[in-house]
Amino acid sequence: MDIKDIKKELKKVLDKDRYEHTIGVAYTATSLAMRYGYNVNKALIAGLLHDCAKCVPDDLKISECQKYNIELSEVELNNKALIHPKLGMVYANVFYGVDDEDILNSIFYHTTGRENMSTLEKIIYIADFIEPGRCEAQNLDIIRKTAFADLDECMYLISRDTLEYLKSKNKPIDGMTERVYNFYKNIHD
Ligand code: DGI
Ligand code: FE
Ligand code: FE
Ligand code: FE
Repeated sequence: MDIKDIKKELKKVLDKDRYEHTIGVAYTATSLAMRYGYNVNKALIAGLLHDCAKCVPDDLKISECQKYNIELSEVELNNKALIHPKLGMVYANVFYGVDDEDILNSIFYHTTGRENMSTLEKIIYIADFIEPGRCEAQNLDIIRKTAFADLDECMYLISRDTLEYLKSKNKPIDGMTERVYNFYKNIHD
């Protein structure tokens, strides 16, 4: 699918706020791609599609995962916000015709991150957090500045704040979220 058709489809399947956020992530991701010498078109596609499964109703999300043989952990079943990256990766492939592994992985890991991420995976994870429409997180100024100076340092800051936020809200932590923090903390030290 070309960019125009992807946008047209997303406008149909996302609500207005999610579509706005998506455009914000897409253009933030392309800016980071320019900064770090990454393929701008791939960053654009990944940014556009990262939340493509976000607006699927929760019960349908679970049956869709069964349909596409996506295994869900206990934490994921209890925290439905963790499901859309996995389903989104499959939708990107099946409905939008994406077969680039790096793009698919950047969608799959955009919520938790993972250890040793690729440049595109970091770009999408970070763009999701810093796009201009975001305003709720603490430390956004310094995190936005760091995004354009050092991707690994920025991964450390975002994973640290995310973990802190989840703990303050008493939310169950996905094992991956914890591992990402430890990984980027060690790089940072
Ligand atoms: O889809 P977006 O809202 O754009 O952003 P996202 O895909 O990064 O999802 C963010 C949500 O995911 C946020 O509410 C925190 C939550 N989250 C991230 N890691 C974990 C988590 N929730 C739980 N319960 N456990 C985690 O480890
Ligand atoms: Fe998301
Ligand atoms: Fe995120
Ligand atoms: Fe997002």
